[in-house]
Amino acid sequence: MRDKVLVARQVPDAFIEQLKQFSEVEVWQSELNPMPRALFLEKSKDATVVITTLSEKIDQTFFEHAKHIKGIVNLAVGFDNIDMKLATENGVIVTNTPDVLTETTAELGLTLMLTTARRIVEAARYVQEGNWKSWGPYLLAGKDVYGSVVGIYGMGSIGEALARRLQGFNCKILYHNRTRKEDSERTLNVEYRTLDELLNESDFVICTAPLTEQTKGIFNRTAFKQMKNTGVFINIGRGGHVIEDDLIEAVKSGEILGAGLDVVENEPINETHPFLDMEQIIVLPHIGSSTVQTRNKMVQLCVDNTKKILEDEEPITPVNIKKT
Ligand code: 8YV
Repeated sequence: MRDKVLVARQVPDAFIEQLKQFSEVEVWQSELNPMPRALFLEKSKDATVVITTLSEKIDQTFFEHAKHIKGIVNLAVGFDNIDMKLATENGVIVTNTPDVLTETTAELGLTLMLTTARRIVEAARYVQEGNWKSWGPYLLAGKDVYGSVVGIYGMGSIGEALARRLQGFNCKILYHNRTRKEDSERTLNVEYRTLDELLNESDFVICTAPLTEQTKGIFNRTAFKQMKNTGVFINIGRGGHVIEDDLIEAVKSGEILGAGLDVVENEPINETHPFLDMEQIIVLPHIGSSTVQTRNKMVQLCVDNTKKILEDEEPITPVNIKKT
């Protein structure tokens, strides 16, 4: 009997056809809505591999259902939806999609910095709503990214790709990372700072880090208080790094100027979320890696990792178990 691959989100047919060449495939036919949890668990019972997104929580209950599972192939570089300890204890390989999305995600980070700093959403709305009746020298005046001090929290490949772009803006680039990156310091001219120093000195603080137990809620009241009153906070990592009430308070009380967020704690949010009442906070619907080219590369990598797992070979981008 052929192995079953459960694809928890609709992806283009061409990729499903590839999977069908070496497995039985079941696909959840909705691109925008996640598979209901109960159905996902039920369909996982006889699956050898599941292709997941951040919406699928891989926890104890999952492993109690998925008795035949060999691989969890995550369509994301981050894997905070997966209990890695349990996966490894159960001998289940986890793969992710690094590298292919690095440049696209860094580009979105820069876009969000510029959009927030130059008040682009507010300005476009101003025109759309028919308010552009006259002009003044300080109309919708923003803040320069050019020549500013940028603090990058998380100097992984996305942080590095962002630093390369910011050099073109003549920025002074600071970073904080759990380990010092001496290579990046040499090649990218970035300077290490403690988190406190980074918050104090930066005009823009941008979070690109993966979410871990240690980084949950790290951008809280104390952190925002340390930022400049003219400081802008950008998040392209995970919403869980931020205490959202503290961010709202910091913006309302003028402790920081504003924020641009591609990620929030509980995604998706609806129009009742307090962020959406605030001009100085821009929220995007988690589109960091969302270009057609990059999505195709991510899905192809998932197909290739699945094939390797089913063939008992080393996957291309394993996160935990490595064959020797
Ligand atoms: C994914 C992401 O598109 O890769 C990540 O970690 O956050 C995005 O690129 C999203 O998480 C869907 O799984």
